[in-house]
Amino acid sequence: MTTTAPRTETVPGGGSALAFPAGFLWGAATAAYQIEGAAALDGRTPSIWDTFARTPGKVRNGDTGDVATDHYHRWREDVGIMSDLGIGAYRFSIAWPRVQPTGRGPAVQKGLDFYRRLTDELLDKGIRPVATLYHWDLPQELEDAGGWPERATAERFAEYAAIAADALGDRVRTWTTLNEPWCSAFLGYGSGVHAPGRTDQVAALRAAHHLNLGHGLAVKALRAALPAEAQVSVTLNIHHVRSLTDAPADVDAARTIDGVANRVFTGPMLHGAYPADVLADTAHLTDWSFVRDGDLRTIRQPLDFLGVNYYTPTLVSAATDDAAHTSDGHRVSDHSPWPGGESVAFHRPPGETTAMGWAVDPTGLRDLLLALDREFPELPLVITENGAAFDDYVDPAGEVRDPERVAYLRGHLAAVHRAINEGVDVRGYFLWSLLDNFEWGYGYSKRFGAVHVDYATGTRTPKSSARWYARLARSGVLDA
Ligand code: IFM
Repeated sequence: MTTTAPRTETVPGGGSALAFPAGFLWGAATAAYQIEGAAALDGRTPSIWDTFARTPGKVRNGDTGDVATDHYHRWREDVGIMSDLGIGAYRFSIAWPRVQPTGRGPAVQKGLDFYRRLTDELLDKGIRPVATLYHWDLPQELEDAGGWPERATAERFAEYAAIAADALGDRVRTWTTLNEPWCSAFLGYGSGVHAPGRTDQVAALRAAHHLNLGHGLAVKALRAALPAEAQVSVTLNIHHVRSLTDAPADVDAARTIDGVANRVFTGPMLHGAYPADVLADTAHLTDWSFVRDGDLRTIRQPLDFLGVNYYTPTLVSAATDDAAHTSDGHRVSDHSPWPGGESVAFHRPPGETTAMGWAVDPTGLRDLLLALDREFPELPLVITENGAAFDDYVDPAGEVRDPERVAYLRGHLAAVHRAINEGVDVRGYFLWSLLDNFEWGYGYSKRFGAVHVDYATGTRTPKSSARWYARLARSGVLDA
């Protein structure tokens, strides 16, 4: 992915248009469990999300991914929609339990064939396929054997990576190992609001390390199987952490959360070490003896770019008794996704929010990109997810009008443009999400898509934001 410098142009009427660099990639993203459906078809076996969704009380309305948007059958229509929208790249994930159902042993050809057909169609329409190996659907058998807290899962992941690269490497040239390992480790094993739903802080830290190790092993497996020009990356939901005030205790709270949200991954992956403060903050929980000699060398692999997912900033302070009891400040509890963050309080950032209750704040994205560029000046960045949920509906005229989403996207893309103007090497942007889909613990109650899905009929209706994004993708110029 190469790009040239951005431009700002004055447009008739006095506004300004933000021209993105030539070659900037305009994409849309999805994930397997959220859209595919066909959960028990062609040899696919349950993942941890199938099990979790079937556990009463875990997912709103008892929703599951059994059918989802039925993309497994409607993939050709979905690629057609992307083509009509002028989307240049499609980021999808491969369902591990579809191609290697038990997480070990030989692959299932029918599963691989699905992704071969999908990627052929994408290439045929001139859309670049961007494959993520792991977007949270661990084969249940591997969880039964201990899951990510166990080292063996990282080894299995590398074997699966080799299978996927052998099968698809002739057509997919852009690969991502993990999507948001923070969620896998800390929501999956710490707070338990994601599959597999465990609430064990030590298990969460062990999972983080074995996800890091799995990433390193998988990068090696991908490089061994793919042609030299292939691009390999990881996607992190880097939290943009702000402290409520400049008071040293609040600043220290932000440091703590930045450590266990971000640096626990970027440290080993990009610097080759766990940050000393993260080890110290969690020393009352574990001595980290599960990190073996040589692991850090394995984890730190050269990457072609870093995938960044951003939705909203995180606002924290030191937890005082007052902060713990204010209406918006809540304190880390036992069932926490923040091991080591026991003395931190979380606050609702000011301003408008999306249907997720997440604050809309594009300045967080710009600040985040600048900070990443300062820390990793040689590493190109790609926004692999950004978007918003709103309560969309099809109106009597058959339209889905979502001006709030257009405003959200416009604001965040202006922030990306600004970061590029300030020298940050951002190569592309993937809208989350192409389609309305299964939003994990929220089931189908939250709609992130640029394309509305009627779950009863499967009917797709591009929202006004999809048409807006199509104009942007075609012109490369944002009307700011
Ligand atoms: O839907 C999720 C996606 O699977 C991972 N990143 C955040 C999105 C919105 O919550």
